[in-house]
Amino acid sequence: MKVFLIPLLALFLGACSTMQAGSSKPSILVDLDPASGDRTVIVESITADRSGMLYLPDRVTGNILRVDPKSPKPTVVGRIEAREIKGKKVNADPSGIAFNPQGDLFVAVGSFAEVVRITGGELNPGKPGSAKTYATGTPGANGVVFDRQGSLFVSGGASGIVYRVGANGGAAQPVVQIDKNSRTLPDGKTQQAITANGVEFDRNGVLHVSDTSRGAIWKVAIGADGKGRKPSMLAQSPLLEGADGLVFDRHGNLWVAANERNALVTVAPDGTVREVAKNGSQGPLEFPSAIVFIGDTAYVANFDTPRQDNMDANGKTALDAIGASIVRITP
Ligand SMILES: [Ca+2]
Ligand SMILES: [Ca+2]
Repeated sequence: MKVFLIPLLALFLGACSTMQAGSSKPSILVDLDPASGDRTVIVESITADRSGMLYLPDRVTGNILRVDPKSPKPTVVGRIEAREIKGKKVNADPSGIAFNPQGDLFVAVGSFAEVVRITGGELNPGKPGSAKTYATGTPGANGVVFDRQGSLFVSGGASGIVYRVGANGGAAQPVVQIDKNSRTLPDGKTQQAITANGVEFDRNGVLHVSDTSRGAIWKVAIGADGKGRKPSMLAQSPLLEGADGLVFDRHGNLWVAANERNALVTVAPDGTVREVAKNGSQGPLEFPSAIVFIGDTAYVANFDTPRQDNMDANGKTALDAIGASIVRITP
């Protein structure tokens, strides 16, 4: 009897894990690049406004794209112009994106060491709003998130610094630093040194920071003085290889885009990491880098960087699947 029990148990557990994955099966909402995998559009982050529209900054053009999930066709509603810095043209290469409670849109621009703003009224398909400087002194600016008091928190990438910007913008102040770290990725050549990437607050106001270099998530309590306390590691796992954008769902589960693995994972409050979805180079996940929820539906930005599990079988390109796109996961 015992002989049969083990395979039966394995079958049962296997069925359970299949059901779990099946209950949150990702599919493509929209292909954002008319040239498909040619990277004429590159999106790293995604957010939503109060009326349930999605917004993504395009790193190639600096355009802010708006997508209605019910009629998913990208429309340009704003743009971040390239600048001349020290005699050289510098593209915005925008990354993190967030709305404040007033409905103005904020985008992290690491190459300008700034966060820029487009007011809600200027987000207009007829006359796309032009982004203006909101905060300065944020080199490597990557993730952005507002706290309940209206302060903006900005991650600084490889510096490990997280900055805070007061409710009126201006010069950013460092509030905490995740220790620096660098590691050679399994491809044997990429140095991964970003220790402060995605940033998000839980319902208790504790800041969570994804550490791509360590494949880890940190928690940082913010004091009444606005300063961060000593970071504590919530989780570190091979499942968090490429930990990038992160977000809490309505039930308080932390979702993390594991870009290098073409995967989405959750991290429970006790630090348990679980796989939600994962695929190879054929998609629908293609180097997923950010997640936003509208209700219980998750929307994911596909960055499609040619690396690790997103590489085609030739080991050179990432032309499999459709490239820059939004993935939808309905509960
Ligand atoms: Ca990021
Ligand atoms: Ca691809």
